[in-house]
Amino acid sequence: MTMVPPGLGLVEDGIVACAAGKIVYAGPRRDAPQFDGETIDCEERWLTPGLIDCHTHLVYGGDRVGEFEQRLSGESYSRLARKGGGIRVTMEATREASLDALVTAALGRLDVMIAHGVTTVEVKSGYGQSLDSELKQLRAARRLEELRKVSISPTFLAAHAVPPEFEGKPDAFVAEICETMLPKVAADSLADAVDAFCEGVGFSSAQIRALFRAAKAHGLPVKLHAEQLSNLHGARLAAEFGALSADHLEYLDWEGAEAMARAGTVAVLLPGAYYFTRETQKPPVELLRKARVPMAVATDCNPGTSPLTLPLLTMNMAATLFGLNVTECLAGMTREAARALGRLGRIGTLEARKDCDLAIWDIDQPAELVYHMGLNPLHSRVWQGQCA
Ligand code: DI6
Ligand code: FE
Repeated sequence: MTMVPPGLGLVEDGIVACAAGKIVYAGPRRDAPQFDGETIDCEERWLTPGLIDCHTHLVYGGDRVGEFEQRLSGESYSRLARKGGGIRVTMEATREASLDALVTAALGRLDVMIAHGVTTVEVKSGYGQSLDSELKQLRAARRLEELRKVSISPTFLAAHAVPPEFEGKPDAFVAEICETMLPKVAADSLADAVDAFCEGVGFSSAQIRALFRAAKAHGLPVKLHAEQLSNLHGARLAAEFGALSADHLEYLDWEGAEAMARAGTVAVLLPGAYYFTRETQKPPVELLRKARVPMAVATDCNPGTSPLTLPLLTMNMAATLFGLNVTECLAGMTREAARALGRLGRIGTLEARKDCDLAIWDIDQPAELVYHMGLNPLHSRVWQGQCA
């Protein structure tokens, strides 16, 4: 079982020393060795690891404003999806968009995250659902990293929605993913992980099992959208494959939570989607605590269920809507988010040998990062040792 270190390890009067983009010391000033080189006085500000958004669908074409209005007048998300709306609408817009257009649209959203202290963003494909369009989305995600001082962790969301060419033939689509798309994504090193949507309006556990077997054969770790709208026991399936994370989890049961704890699979909670779809079933936070499943928090930024780009508001929602405490929220967008990306050895805490990714805040106490709804107390940001 993965140990979940308790608390935030707050240090008063601390220093962080950095060389060649890596932290060489982080801790109390009184214990620090002598360093020469440039010093920046943070003037009693609080300093945290750069924030990590570990679940986003940042790259997509178009928007879903019309669908939002339809839902406001009584339509449901699942009904729209069954009628060929929902994800399909974004799929068409994403297929039509050029790579440059996808990048430009995503930059608008990414810049908001960056302005609020984010230094690493996971970005899923899944709105192409054809070889060319999925590759285009993944390449757009990679391009973001070249254009901004930010780390991008791309995920191949292989099985998100059945595309029109495979209407009524989801098994054939999964076979196409395993035989054609996945080998190409793996060969070109375009993704850090493989994801899927386990749901009545998505894919069955049998289909996802086939996909996960193929992902493992290519040496890629997996994660899963599980138990968002119903309980298809996706979390248990994810755990069986040692998944990095199972995400959403509103309908998770005890067996699922226990399986996740045993496998070290992180629970990624997405309050933006819960809020925006007006879901009423909350993820079972008490059960996750009891089973000692690590919990991360993310925006799920996507056009259909969570058009959210603000990390601090996301933490506020995790606290207000789901009952997480301040420590869980802050750990959820730093240490546990890093764990959900398989990057805890590199980011997520302030420790020697990790990337020097920092957010420096104009606040008097850490709880303010969770308390405000829209205020941005970011003073400055450091990415891989560079002020950014
Ligand atoms: N669950 C979600 O919340 C997003 N994808 C998924 O599998 C929604 C995607 C969308 O509606 O565009
Ligand atoms: Fe999602």
